[in-house]
Amino acid sequence: MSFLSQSDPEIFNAIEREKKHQKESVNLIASENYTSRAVLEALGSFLTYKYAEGYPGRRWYGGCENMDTIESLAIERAKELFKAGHANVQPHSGSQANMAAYFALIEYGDTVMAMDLPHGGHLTHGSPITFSGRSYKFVHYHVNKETERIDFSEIEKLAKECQPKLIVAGYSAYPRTIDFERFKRLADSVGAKFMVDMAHIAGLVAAGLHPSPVPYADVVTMTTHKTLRGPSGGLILCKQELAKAIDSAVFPEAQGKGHMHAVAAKAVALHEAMQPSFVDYQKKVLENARALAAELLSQGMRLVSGGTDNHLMLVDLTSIGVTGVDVEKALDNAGIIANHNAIPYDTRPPIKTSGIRFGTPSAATRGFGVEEMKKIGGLIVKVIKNIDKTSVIEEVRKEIAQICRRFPVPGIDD
Ligand code: DSN
Repeated sequence: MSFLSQSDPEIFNAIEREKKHQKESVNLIASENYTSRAVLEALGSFLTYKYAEGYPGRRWYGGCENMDTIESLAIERAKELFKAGHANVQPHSGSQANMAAYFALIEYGDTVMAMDLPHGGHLTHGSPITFSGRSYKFVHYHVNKETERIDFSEIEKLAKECQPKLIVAGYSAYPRTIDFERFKRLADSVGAKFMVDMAHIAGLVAAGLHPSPVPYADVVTMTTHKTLRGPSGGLILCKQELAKAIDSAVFPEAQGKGHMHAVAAKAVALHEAMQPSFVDYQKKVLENARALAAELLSQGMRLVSGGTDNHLMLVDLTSIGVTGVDVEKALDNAGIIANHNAIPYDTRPPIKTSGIRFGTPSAATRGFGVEEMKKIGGLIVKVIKNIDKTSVIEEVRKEIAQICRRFPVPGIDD
């Protein structure tokens, strides 16, 4: 960073402050993670210079020989890791991966079924404030009010009524295992295509610790930066027969220039995900999530659906009388980073929410184990119950900083 400190001290100083922030706090944002140094090296490389529109062997620019090597490796690794017929590694983000999937599978105005946002869905699954809700007719399904789990009877009923062209599964805030096979049967029964957005659980799927949607879905989208532990970006898998439709939906329909530094970093992350140590890491993510959930429950917190099967959990703050956003702020002051999140059937607006979401991918990468997660669970409850007491928040902040000192942050301390 010696060049940056000279040329742009304002940005340099903000980065340095963020470095300190990351070192002294525990990151429990379910959708974030730390990458390896190798991934960061590829991401920060001069490959960002290169225009390589098109695909390996079919480019719109000269000088793409090395880009072809890099992108082909990324594609082959993604196919091998997820046992998929075809992979597109160019989407800049999960939202653009979803956009391209819709472009390839349906027409503007078609009916699509997906989970409602407050029940765990994603903005690009039909929210009216995104292209998805403006371009297609989304009909939303929900979790069951009692069990807070996917309600197949409601989905079946809705599907028969609205005859969707596409059914979407895969969520941003759903703590339970998803039965992709059942979704596929349901989609077949109404003649709908089936798409899975596995952004959150891609790493668990890669490690064989969550059932894979690949055998069932026409198209599977994901981000590469969550449990998969790669650079910020998107990726699409599909059956070979949809390869052409997906590729032209990504470029030129949804986006232009591929980010070749990001494609190289994705290739590195996919290679890492093929190693046995990646399975150990994902087991640790799950173990830590179970330990954190158990501690929160034992200290009287209510978790949506009663617990977790994956890397994330949602605490329902309703009975405590505080909002998600207030808890998020208090935790932030205490060195615990999380995000406020709507809970199913939330009575508060999305800007406040009655829930707070926790996830363990970052903490597990940093080396936190079950003991630390239990300790952090207790500290979270302490903050929630003493939200206005600055002396308590300060005490927790010191304890968190002390724990954090024992665990280097990848990419910062190594
Ligand atoms: N909605 C983001 C999250 O889960 O944090 C992903 O886009």
